[in-house]
Amino acid sequence: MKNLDAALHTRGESRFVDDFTHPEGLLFAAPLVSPVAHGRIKVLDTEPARSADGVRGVFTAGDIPGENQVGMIIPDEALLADCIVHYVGQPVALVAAVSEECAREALKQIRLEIEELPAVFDPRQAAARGELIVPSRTFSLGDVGGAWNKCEVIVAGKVESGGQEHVYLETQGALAMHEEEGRIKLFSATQSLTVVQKAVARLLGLPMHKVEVDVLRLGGAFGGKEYQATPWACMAALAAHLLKKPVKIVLHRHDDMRLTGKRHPYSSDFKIGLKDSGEIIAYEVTFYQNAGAAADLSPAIMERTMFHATGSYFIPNVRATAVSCRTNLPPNTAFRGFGAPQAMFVMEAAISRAAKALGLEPAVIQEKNLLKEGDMFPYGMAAENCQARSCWETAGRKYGFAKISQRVKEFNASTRMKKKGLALMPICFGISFTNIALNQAGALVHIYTDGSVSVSTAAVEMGQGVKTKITQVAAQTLSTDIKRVRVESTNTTRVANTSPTAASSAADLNGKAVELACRSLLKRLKAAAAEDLGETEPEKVEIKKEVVFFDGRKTSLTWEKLIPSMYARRINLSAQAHYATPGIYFDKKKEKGSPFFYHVYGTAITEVTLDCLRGTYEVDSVKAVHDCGRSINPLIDRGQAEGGIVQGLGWMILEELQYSEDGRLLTDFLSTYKVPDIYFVPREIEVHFLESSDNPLGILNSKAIGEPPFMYGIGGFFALLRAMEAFRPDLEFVLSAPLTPEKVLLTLYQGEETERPTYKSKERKAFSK
Ligand code: LUZ
Ligand code: MOS
Repeated sequence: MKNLDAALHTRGESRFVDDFTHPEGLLFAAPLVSPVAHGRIKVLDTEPARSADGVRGVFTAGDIPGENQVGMIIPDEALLADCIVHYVGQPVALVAAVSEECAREALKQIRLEIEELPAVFDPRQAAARGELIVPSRTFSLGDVGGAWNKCEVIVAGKVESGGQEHVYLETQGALAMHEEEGRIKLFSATQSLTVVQKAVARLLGLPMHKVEVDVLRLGGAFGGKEYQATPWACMAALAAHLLKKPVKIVLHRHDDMRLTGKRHPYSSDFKIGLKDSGEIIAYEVTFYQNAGAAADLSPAIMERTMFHATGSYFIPNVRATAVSCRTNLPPNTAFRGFGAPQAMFVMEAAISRAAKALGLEPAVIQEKNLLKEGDMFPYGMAAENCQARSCWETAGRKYGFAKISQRVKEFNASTRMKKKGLALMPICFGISFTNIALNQAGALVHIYTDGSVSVSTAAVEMGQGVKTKITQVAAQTLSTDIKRVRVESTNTTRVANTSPTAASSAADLNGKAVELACRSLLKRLKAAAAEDLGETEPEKVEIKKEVVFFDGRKTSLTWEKLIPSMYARRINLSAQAHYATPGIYFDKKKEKGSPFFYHVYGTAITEVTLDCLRGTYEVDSVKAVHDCGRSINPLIDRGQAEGGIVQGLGWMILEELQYSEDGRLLTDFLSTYKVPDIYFVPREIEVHFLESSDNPLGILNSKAIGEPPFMYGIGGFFALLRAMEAFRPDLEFVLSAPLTPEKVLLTLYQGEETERPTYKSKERKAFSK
């Protein structure tokens, strides 16, 4: 079954915030932002802008009727800067005008003078100055201090990973409608309706029931709209509230890239101790997270980093510390993987270094230490239904790792200027929000008198196919045709207190809520059917494909007859349900618990070919064996896996954010910030779903799919590193992502005393394909 939105998208009929029909009197808003990374506002004169063409309102912090606050975990982020600006791009004022052009023109009329203050952009520097978002945290297992002298080799190092721009196709935006009694209705491109609802209510000093948020779908989000859709919704709501007019704000790509936060860059120190056999005895790691200028989701992301410090491995002695550092960059935020990729990258880097020191293949160390059933994670949870080894072994067998490895060795021995690299990347990702309270969802299901079904949940469709999966869950549970079911927009008045659509959990949590609601309807349907059939035992009723069976016998009663008959008998045809993940808990004092409902596992084999003359490369293939339980929708899950792989590769080897010395993003266009395109995509991507896997805990035995495959991309970095090592075995490369072609080239020829090699004509021909 295809994604239900595919046809609409293809025909251009699916609607996004910027496509909604303009209401009468619509105004357009645009923000004035700080041009400096840190400073004190000396002059903010909006007067000239007020009289500019088409302008209907200019607002600053002082105009906010409620609290000037958009921070959720920590209230440390003003919607509009008050006195101090903390990063380039921080909103300072807001203009609303009759057209977007007028609004933007008017921005130029605002006088803003800022006295600059010293700024810091490096997380380690920030930490040294005590600029922390929250106190640092440490997870530990065993006795690291005592374990070092049991090790036969100890390697330490530093690892850097860069940020990443989300590049959702639909930029941030919101449309706010002013309604009667000062109520606000918002169409927001958000993953987190309740976060927007709460923030707008607090900003305007309204009770939450006066703020309605509706989301039809998003054009991608990837975490970028978990918290960071909020400011734009707040701005639209503020102007709508004060002007009593509908107001829209939709960011241009350029502004979206400049003003919004990204994946957190990390700078980390590791120390790893092993036996000569490759068995890891101890691992110590400190993560410096570059949080940017406000907390946003950083504390939660830092927490997920710690949970994934040891990746897919069991290590008996671990100490993982994470430090969330306040810098003068836009607040960094959720991005697919949520801090786990950063941790898993450091783990793989440590293994890679250890392999070199021991003269072993990294795969030998990886395999030796791979998680087994019952192994303890540093946070006190044991690996259950652990598929780490089955995925690893299946991938090795199915794709013939030994053979590929041999072929790569032969290739490298036979060519001088082209080198291949190969890497295995096992993944292990914990499913559940680490904030336990968020692991709940609601559903509201109506059956109309014609037998059609309307389903509302807290899940936001953002291209990931949750709407399709929810439709399948409802149709399967009620045993109706798929076409009977329609999943509605997500709306705070139909399903309240929504958790963000995030953490790969939306299909699980909301699917379960839908299943519960449908089951309670089914119970009523069966009772009514028994009555219609003149029987007394409703437990003998079954509904199969819209036909009622009694005691295993087909009857003449069908869905189409049953529903109106229930209505006529005044039986409730609506059901609401709530689902909360059972059994999960975490004790933050002890830093131990059982925070994840289950884990997702997998292994990918990545092969790259590097052109050592130019530093350019191709990812030849990524071949994965992925554990997704019993997929509800293999087509969607495959799409998620393929997309995740490409996005993960982009983070590791292609996408590079560059800032000026004064904290201005230089790569603020898609011409300077390179994202994966079809030519970058591996020539071959194979994703095989592990057959033996089952997951009674997931919806319809499936496993979450959204984030885990992203981390296969880490294999791309190490495949490339292997290719570089094949060319320059004398060098110890800096473990710093992204490995862009530019960086690869400069690295390959560092310390080179001889001339760059010259080439025989035959070899040259090979390059000019
Ligand atoms: N969002 C969140 C997430 O609020 N908590 C999480 O644990 C999480 N994990 C992954 C992605 N988003
Ligand atoms: Mo997310 S990174 O699941 O919003």
